Amino acid sequence: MKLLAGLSLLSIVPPSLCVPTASLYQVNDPTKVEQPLIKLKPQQNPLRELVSLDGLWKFALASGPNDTAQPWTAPLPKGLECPVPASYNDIFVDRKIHDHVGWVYYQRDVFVPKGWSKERYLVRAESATHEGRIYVNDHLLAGHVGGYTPFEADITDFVAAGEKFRLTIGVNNELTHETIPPGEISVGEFTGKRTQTYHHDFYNYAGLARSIWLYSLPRQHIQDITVVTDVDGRNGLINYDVKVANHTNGQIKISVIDEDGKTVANASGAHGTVKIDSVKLWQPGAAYLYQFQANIVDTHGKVVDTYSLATGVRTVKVSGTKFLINDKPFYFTGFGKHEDTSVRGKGHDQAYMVHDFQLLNWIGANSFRTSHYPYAEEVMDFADRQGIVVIDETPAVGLNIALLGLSGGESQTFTPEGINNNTQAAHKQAIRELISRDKNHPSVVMWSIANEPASQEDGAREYFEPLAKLSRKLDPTRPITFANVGMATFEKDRISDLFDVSCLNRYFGWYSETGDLAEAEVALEKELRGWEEKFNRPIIMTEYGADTIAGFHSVLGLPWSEEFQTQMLDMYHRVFDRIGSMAGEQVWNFADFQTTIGTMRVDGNKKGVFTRDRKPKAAAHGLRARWTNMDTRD
Ligand code: GCB
Repeated sequence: MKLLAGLSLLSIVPPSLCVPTASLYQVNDPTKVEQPLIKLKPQQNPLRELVSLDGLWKFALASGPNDTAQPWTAPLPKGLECPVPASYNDIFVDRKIHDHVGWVYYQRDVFVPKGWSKERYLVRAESATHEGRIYVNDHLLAGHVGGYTPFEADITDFVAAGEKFRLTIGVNNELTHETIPPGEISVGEFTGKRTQTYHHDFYNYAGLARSIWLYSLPRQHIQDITVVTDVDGRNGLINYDVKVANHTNGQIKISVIDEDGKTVANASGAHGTVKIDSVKLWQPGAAYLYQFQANIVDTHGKVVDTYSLATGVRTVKVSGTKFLINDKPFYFTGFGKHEDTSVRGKGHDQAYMVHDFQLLNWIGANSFRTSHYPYAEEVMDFADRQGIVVIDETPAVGLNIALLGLSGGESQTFTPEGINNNTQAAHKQAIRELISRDKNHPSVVMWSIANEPASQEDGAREYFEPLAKLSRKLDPTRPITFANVGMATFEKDRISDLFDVSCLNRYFGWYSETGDLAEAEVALEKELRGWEEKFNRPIIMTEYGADTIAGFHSVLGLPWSEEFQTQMLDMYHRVFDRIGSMAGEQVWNFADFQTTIGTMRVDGNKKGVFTRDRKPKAAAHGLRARWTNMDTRD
């Protein structure tokens, strides 16, 4: 069983519960996963019902890694209640909860609707950061490692329709050198207090930050759909594959319905191609979505299951130095973002989501990167509907010891005690889950399989080559990339040839040449020209920016001032406009966000173009002037 290191399962789970758990984990061996890795997002339709379990749940911390209280076998104590979805860290005014390392438990009573006696029913957690377990009454029914992708438990055989049950979800926030993202737990010399440390620059928010659902499925049901779209002259093609469970008789019927509700194509069979005459393409800034409707029809002609998938017809390709969407060059404008707001932490929030997209539109951004983990599925659906282009990233951030300044130049990241084969296996699983969940989104045009790994070090190539291969095997249709770190210059990086686009994170003028924009301008141009000459392919600057305190001004344009942020972005843009293979610019970051507080960070990272509560800094107006006047389609 794959468990986070430092945690003995036997110490917290009664022996009777130990045996079945091994098969419940989504292990790192795909041959052991019989069902699709991630099932289709639950939806409500005439044959499927959906009950939201969001709201206030009872909440308790496990008392420690050796906790034997088994809180899920009994009601949690009265007292704390925690909102779902939300990270728990900033909800309570309690440092112990904020800093907790280990398991926490969420619990509530749930009724299975009376009418579901002929159905199967499941509990789905959209995420549990970083490890989750679902218990129904006293039974542990599912476990999952990986904090930003969904998992579920089929509870049909444990609770009858019409009955009440106690639902407990355990969540563990521990990170080790073998998890994605990695981290370490240190123990205070004098207090014995456990502290989680990690190499990524955002707070390790934990808990149930996305929705929890109870939903029903017909016994014969559609488990998964894969669509890949293409264009043939004026027509659109949807190549599809439908996977069904318990399918005994009847057939699969497909209809494609346009935005006016008109059926524009039909097909039958579990895989094939449907043709849409005079297709309306999904375009950046002009989304058009068809409903790809799959039905299981029994021998009497009765529809026994149906699922409707929003599908945009578009193509993506890299050609020379151009990134092509629908065969036209596309220039990315936008940001690296975070799921981060005050109080909620990483809790998904519809109001912030819609407002963020409004701000993207206002500023003229056509894209973002899901730095540094997969975002809530609702965000991906919304990007599809809004015509925003997404670079979709795994949670593989912090695979770089040198960034901590501790390596003294030695290759120390890819070692048996550091990022090793088990980390690589966890990373492979993170790639599988990302692609399995997000493969059908027209907004997703590229996979980013890591952020700023030590790609200049010994061992990087051995570590990344199989991951690049796996990504291409899982999705041969989208380009792949990773965000390259400044120290892995075009001369030193050892893995970039395995990928399609050079995504570069650079901080000339901030972490180097600090405050000296003239010097930084030369250094930046030199570096970009190096990448251009070496690879002759698209370059996207996926991070550039400066920490800026909103309201801090400097007539001299000194670092941390709003003036400096503006001048620095202007300098980068001057350089970009001189480099022919630039295919995009994504500023770091959309908004200020929380990090571990340390000597480098005062209440978080301040590189936002918007404050944490989404007020524009001066630089926002400069970006708006540039991006709203830019032709990003040629
Ligand atoms: C980076 C990281 C990002 C940090 C950023 C910074 O290179 O990719 O996660 O937040 O730098 O502001 O230091």
